[in-house]
Amino acid sequence: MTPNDYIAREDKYGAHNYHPLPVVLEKGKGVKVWDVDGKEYYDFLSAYSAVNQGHCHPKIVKALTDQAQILTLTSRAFYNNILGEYEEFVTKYFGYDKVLPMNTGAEADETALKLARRWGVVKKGIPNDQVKIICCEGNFHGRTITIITMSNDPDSFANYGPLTPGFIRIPYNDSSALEEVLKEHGKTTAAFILEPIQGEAGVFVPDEGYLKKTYELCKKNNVLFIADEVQTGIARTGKMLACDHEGVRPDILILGKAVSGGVMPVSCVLADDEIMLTIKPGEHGSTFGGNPVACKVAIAALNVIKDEKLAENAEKMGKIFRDEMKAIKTEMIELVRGKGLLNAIVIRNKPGKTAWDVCLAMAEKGVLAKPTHGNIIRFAPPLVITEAELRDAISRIKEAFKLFE
Ligand code: IF1
Repeated sequence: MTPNDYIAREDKYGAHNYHPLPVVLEKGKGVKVWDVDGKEYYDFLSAYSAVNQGHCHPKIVKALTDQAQILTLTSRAFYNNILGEYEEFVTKYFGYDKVLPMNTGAEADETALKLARRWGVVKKGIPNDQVKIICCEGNFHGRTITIITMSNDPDSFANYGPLTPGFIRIPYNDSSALEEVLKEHGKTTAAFILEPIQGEAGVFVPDEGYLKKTYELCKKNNVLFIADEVQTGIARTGKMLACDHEGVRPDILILGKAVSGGVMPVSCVLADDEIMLTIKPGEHGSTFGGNPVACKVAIAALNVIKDEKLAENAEKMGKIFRDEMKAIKTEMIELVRGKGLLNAIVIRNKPGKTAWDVCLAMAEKGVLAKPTHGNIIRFAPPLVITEAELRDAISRIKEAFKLFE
């Protein structure tokens, strides 16, 4: 089969809900992937920051294959010998009383919303039909009906029928907007949910102090601060959590993606007892959430983050990357932004010189990245990247930009 045959087959039998770059991958190792013709690429997407530990990390794959031969799934109808080990590990790792394990990021976000609403009703005393959650313009929290209710991107929410009531959307990176809305709705608001850096919005980094200020406003109004760190968490931005940059400890922490190193869907919600114990047996769950394979994989994946000092590496490599990108002399780059190894370049789109064209040219030179919102390219390699690999990739990116001069 040729690459075009693979693409045509997906096109014929799969739903058309994606527009992939025309490369067909068959293998991955560390920071690199290979296509069906054997061409080698640096992966600068990392499956949207899920593969922070690098493709097919041997310790994570071993955890997967070892546990897969012993016990894969019990459901939560019975206890098993692994779930408690993971629960103790992950709560101590992030410093919370309790964890609620789920599978995808969207499920963890849904869980956090349910938890916040429940806390609002039973602890804060908000009438059940009046509970509000405040979210931000430009957010991306997943694809369920309730989650797309929060979105202001028509691609996400338009023509999916009636949405979920109870949300108030305010501008991102504007703490006075939160202050204003809390003045009016503070008493009936259960939570404020945000991404500490907005991923889908094009790696939009808020002003320094924004997280701290909004956290304090939440405390003042007895409102829960929920951080969606599905994309920014697990060392991606140069700290274990993006909230760590400002010393903010979310009341509810949402994690996904790199919790498993991209090996399988593993997500979770962390909170303290006063919040977590408001959900009682039978009131929330998931068949696969917290399955033994996921638990073993997550323990291995989180150990790799600390053992290989990936937060520190992301911080160091990120600085080099942004400095080098800012030094490229081309009219095409409007700006470079990001934190750690979550970065983006905003392209001045011109006919034949769009972000999509740049991504095709970079692929030709052996670097894979994906445009978002038409003119933004996200650069997020696995955090295991070495300086030599990074510099090699950077020179390929520069070569790609030269093709447009
Ligand atoms: C897609 C973007 C990234 C997320 C945050 C929850 C979820 C995500 C902060 C849901 C998912 C994804 C999903 C992917 C594209 C993608 C994405 F471009 F949309 F913004 F990563 F940058 N919270 N992000 O970023 O997690 O249910 O997917 O496991 O194609 O939808 P999920």
